Amino acid sequence: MKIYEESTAPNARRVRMFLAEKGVSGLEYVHVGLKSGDNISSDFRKKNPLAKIPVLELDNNECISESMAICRYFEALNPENPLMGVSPFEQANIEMWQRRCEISFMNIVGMGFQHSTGYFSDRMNPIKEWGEECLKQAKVFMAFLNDHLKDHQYIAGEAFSVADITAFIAIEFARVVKVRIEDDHIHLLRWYQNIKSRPSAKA
Ligand SMILES: N[C@@H](CCC(=O)N[C@@H](CS)C(=O)NCC(=O)O)C(=O)O
Repeated sequence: MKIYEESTAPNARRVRMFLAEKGVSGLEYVHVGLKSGDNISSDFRKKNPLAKIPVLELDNNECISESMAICRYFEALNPENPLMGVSPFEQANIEMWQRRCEISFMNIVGMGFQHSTGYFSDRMNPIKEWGEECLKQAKVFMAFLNDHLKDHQYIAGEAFSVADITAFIAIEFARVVKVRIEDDHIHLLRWYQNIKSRPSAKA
């Protein structure tokens, strides 16, 4: 199996961290340069018509894109050490938090990055004010997470899950655009240091 990705890209990092947590190894990583536009080539679009990484290519050449779809594939292959829940409630609760962190935080940070820096101005029309607004919204979500973590060890309750991976990678990525955890967000800081100390955070 191959994973097409760029190691610093946040969605690629989510999958790497997930695989490290699951103890999955032996995959071949193929570098796809985003800034140079490898992902928007017609060859790459055959693997993912939306031209985004990461993409998992199975040995039979089937391709799976969308980070959470890739994670779910490996969760199904290796159900031990579950990161997406086991009981119906756990699965739904983790899904709820994963989506909250992805839609209202990680994607917002991503838009903040793209629109405020113009990193992909060769393929999109960056709108600086929108980028700045997204970064403001990201800070609001961080305050919300801080409140939530006052009473919870992890994002989706008392066990580490894929929701923690999404939130952690979003916070790491936000640093690129100088959005950092506020000093008085003590619950978020405690959680962040805890996740950062996991070996998978370096994957
Ligand atoms: N929803 C997708 C998002 C994938 C995505 O946006 N990937 C970024 C890198 S983190 C990308 O390929 N960007 C290149 C581009 O927009 O040209 C997922 O979860 O995998």
